[in-house]
Amino acid sequence: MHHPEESTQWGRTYLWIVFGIMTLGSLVFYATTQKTSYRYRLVHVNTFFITTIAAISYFAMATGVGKDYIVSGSHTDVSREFFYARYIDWALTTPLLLFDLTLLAGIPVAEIIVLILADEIMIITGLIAGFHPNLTYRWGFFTFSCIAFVFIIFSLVTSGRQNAFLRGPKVGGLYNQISLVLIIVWSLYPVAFGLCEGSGKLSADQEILFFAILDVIAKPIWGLWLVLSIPDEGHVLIPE
Ligand code: RET
Repeated sequence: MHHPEESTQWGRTYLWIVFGIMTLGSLVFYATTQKTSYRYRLVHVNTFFITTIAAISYFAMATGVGKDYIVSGSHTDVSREFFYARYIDWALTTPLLLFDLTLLAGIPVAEIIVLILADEIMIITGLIAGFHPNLTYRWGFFTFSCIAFVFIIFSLVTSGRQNAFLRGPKVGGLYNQISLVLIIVWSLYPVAFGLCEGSGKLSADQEILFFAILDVIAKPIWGLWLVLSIPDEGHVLIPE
């Protein structure tokens, strides 16, 4: 007999709160698109879509869809709540977050495409890890995901940084700060996965709270910081 590890009213409350924050973020980013010259709007529009997709994902989770119950490995007596809705959100929004950064840095399109493909590998292998019933293979998929993640970080600190500084010291300085925060915050997602889907150390409510905090920092807070501090040299029309 499986006893479920699932969220309570607390978890649901956190989900609703983040839905509200993401919706508010979308309204703010919509306003910034209207205040920005048409030719320079892409970063703002892109960030608007990031919080809008997250709001939809949180609305789905708060209303009880986009989840499954997974039995795996040594915890065969427990079926754990798994919100795969997050991964649909991330498959769309993590490339858009990277796109924000590459627009600032002025990275060539060919490199943006490679970065986005690596990002999709990271999210899809992470999703398979979350569903995998065999604990050893689950960590195998986790490892594939981490390899893609390390490649992304490597690209951001090498080519990304070089391109950003080519656009000028102001863009380079902002890129340095904002990419550092992205790397730190994103690195906590595999940690959360390890403590939840990986080892079951955190409860379903704690998992929701952990991801809630990370998502709010990674999307609206990070996005607002970026759109408010782009210097004129950082504006882009379309990357070559
Ligand atoms: C997974 C699974 C296992 C290994 C790794 C992962 C990385 C996930 C990341 C997610 C970022 C999400 C963001 C959401 C924004 O709100 C898939 C957890 C490396 C980096 C930024």
